[in-house]
Amino acid sequence: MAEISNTIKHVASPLARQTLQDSDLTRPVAGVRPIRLLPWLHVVKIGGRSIMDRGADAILPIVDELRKLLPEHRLLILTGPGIRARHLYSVGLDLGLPVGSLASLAASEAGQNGHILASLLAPEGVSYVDHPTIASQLAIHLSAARAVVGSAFPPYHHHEFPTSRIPTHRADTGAFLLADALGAAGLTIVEDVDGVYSVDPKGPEANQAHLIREANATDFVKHEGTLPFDRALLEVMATARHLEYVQIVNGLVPGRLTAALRGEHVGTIIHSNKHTS
Ligand code: GWN
Repeated sequence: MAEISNTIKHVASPLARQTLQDSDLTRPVAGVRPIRLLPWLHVVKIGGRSIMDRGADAILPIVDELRKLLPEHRLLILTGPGIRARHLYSVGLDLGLPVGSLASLAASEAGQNGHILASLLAPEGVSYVDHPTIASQLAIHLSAARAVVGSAFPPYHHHEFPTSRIPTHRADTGAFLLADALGAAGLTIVEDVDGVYSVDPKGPEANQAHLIREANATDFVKHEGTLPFDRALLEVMATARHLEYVQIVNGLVPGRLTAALRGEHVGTIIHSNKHTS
């Protein structure tokens, strides 16, 4: 009897008897390069404030462009939150809600924007799929349709890091985490500016702003001006396993998204610090 329970308890594993904190010890096992789950997938993140909040004028041309891209690419289209999340933040902060509550509230607006976009693409067989479906049934949905829409906001909820009163892991970060975890072919972030500028192109020093065509994620960590994406995106790009870069493009200019998905350099390319293992 004692022998049987010993066999059960002593599961053979090279990680059984050592700390998981020491990468020198875990590397022989954990150094294997992760596989790409969906290597043919392109992830497109559509900005909430930059595109969805503009209504029909901005949304309909993007929908038209996405529709035309479907024969060429299989897409996971992810939406961010916009002005309604700003309102939720201000009401929630005024009430003293914790950051995890604010994360869920903002996430729900990202989802609403996804539902709007999916409704417009429904004639093409595109549906909104929820987070659990993205987590475990994405492949079958993308076998049935050329694209699906989901929320870009990561479902951290009350696991959101309490390092700031506003959630730090927002839609750009969520889109990158998903695209990299899936081993997707690429991530394109659709905004309302041509890319990242040296200074805010909508701020008081707009006349001095020049477009940064290409840079490393680490270069932007030092960037003091406003950035058209979450700063936490830079942190997750530092540990990327698959994605070598993301491209930020202007979704208000017809054809930019199409060109980006064809591999053309039409916005700001941010290189990740891809891990070799
Ligand atoms: O509700 O639009 O998914 O895909 O972070 O959680 O706040 O939820 O708390 O599957 O699980 O509002 O209800 O909502 O956007 O996130 O979803 O329609 O538990 O399909 O129920 O991880 O969509 O929603 O907001 O994404 O980003 O029911 Mo919504 Mo979002 Mo739907 Mo989802 Mo959150 Mo679920 Mo979830 Mo909640």
